[in-house]
Amino acid sequence: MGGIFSFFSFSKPWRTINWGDNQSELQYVKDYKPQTDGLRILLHGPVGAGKSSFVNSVQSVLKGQMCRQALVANTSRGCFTKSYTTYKIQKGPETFYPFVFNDIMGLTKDQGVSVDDVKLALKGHVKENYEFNPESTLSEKDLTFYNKHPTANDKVHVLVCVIDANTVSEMSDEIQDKIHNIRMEASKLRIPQVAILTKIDLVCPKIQNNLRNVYETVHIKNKMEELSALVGIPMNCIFPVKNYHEEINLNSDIDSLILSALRNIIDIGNDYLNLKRSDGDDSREPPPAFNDEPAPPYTQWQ
Ligand SMILES: Nc1nc2c(ncn2[C@@H]2O[C@H](COP(=O)(O)OP(=O)(O)O)[C@@H](O)[C@H]2O)c(=O)[nH]1
Ligand SMILES: [Mg+2]
Repeated sequence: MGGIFSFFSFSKPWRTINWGDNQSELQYVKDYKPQTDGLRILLHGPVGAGKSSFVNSVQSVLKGQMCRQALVANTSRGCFTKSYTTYKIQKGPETFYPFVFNDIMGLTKDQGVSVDDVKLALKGHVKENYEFNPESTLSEKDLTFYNKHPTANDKVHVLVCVIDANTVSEMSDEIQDKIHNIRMEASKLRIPQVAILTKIDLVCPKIQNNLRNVYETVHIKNKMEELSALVGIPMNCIFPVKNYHEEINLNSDIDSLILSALRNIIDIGNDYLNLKRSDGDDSREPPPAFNDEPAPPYTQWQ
């Protein structure tokens, strides 16, 4: 854990977090109402980076109780998440937050989810419960799982790359290439991109002892800069978090970082939704040449 940089601190935090007062951030998320139907947030990244744990952490913060809906692997070798799953978060007895998370199978050097499947998911072609197969890509001929006519709701509005802070320096060329490839496709579709740097509690003892040191620790800023250079995501779109993973009670400081990441994801996604609206967009994908299949009914999350 650590390294020489773990001993160095900035004289004051270089980002501001309202530690101990999560109420205004929580209210912001609760009050969020997109002009359209909602945001679809797709998580991708290496196996074991903490994608499923991030979904559980967001759910836990918003519900005010520990949630363990997304299955978390207890080893980074096993790839627990195999199918395309949408996680909605309940807001009231019959309502949901106007954003959903899609968790997918992780990337690995030579196995894991295929880059082409992630590209299909970005465009909304992958249906719920599709089982990813590292050997093959979802085919247009698969009538059960290939969504031929995705609605605006089926498409991804924010792409979130989840990376373990402790493995940034060791990321293989193959995984870097896969992430780069997925990012290029997202950029082509103008989908905004964010990175979440997880497991910061394991980076250095100073943060493990007190999460509030996150933006004072030089080592974390170095990791973020390294990640930014590797995957090409700007620093102001990278958010360090510690997921809930062993706790059974909520913790205000863990909540603060999760909420800060979530609020930024929402803001970035909302800007994209507004841009698409002002463009009168969804015209980028040509309509199907033959209307051989009725479009699926439009579904709302609220
Ligand atoms: N210490 C620590 N462990 C974490 C954190 N996030 C996830 N984990 C652990 O990392 C492992 C992989 O997490 P998982 O969410 O299944 O990763 P995924 O494959 O990307 O979905 C699990 O054992 C988690 O408990 C974190 O922020 N800190
Ligand atoms: Mg997972």
